[in-house]
Amino acid sequence: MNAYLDISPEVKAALDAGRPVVALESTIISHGMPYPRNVETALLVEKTIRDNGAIPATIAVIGGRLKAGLSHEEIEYLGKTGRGVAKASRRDLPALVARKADGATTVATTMIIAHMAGINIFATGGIGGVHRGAEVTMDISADLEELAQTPVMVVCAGAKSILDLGLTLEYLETKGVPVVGYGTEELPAFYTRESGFGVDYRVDSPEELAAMFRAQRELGYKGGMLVTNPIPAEYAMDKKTIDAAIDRALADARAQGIHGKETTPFLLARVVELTGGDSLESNIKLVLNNAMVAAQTARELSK
Ligand code: PSU
Ligand code: MN
Repeated sequence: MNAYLDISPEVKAALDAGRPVVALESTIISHGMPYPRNVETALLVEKTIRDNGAIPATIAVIGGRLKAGLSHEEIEYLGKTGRGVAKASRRDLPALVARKADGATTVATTMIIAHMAGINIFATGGIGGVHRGAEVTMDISADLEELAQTPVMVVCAGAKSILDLGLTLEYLETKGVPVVGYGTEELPAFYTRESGFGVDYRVDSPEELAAMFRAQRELGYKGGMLVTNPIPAEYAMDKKTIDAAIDRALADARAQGIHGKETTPFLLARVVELTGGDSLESNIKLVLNNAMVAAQTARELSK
């Protein structure tokens, strides 16, 4: 086991016994939602995973230790500190470990730590991707490179159209990452069920997801798989409303010169402000829905 990794006793016992475990990220807690809904949601996501027969392992860096499985106090701390906690993507782990610092893990670093711990499935809301205008800024999330090189299945609700969804799919295709639609042929756009872009494969059950992931492992591929699970129709947002908020948020980011790792958290927070919190409610529901599918798939994978 990696010398910097701490697996909680409950998660360790489940992994040793071959029982299903689902990893969860922590940037969504600190940078993705406002306090206290972030903490409430993180705990509810853990409960949903338990209710569906798996053990949750929320991942973060605390005091330079890579943690798989957090206490409620640690989740409360990350949520309350919010953007005061470092957002930790792949390039940040060496510094945080050396300095014994805290970090909230993005999709990329959650995949890294999950894989170190022996967890092969991870549920979240949305992934990072190719930003709009990336042909000039070169702003492409490290999440995509991680999907290309780390063997973890990531269950999300697609990507927000703060990103260029077409370019994000092109990038994943180049990197050989299968993009699967859960019960859909279309890539979901996080707040809405449709994006106008197709997925590579439609899958309709946790059994089929598990079979595809197993085949990927048996083929000796090093990368992961992206499962996109549309937000339940009753919680989806009106496309015009959310598109207007995203356009406005993008314009504000440009006007304020936001760049680098600040871009995604800025856009997420601005969209919540502009929609008067409606987008936050949708965000919470879709994360719970992803936790359910991930837990069911983890059970299949552990058979
Ligand atoms: N998209 C969301 N919610 C989030 C994130 C993205 O809808 O919380 C977070 C995730 O942690 C993701 C990270 O891994 O932002 C991507 O940041 P960047 O674009 O800087 O790689
Ligand atoms: Mn970026």
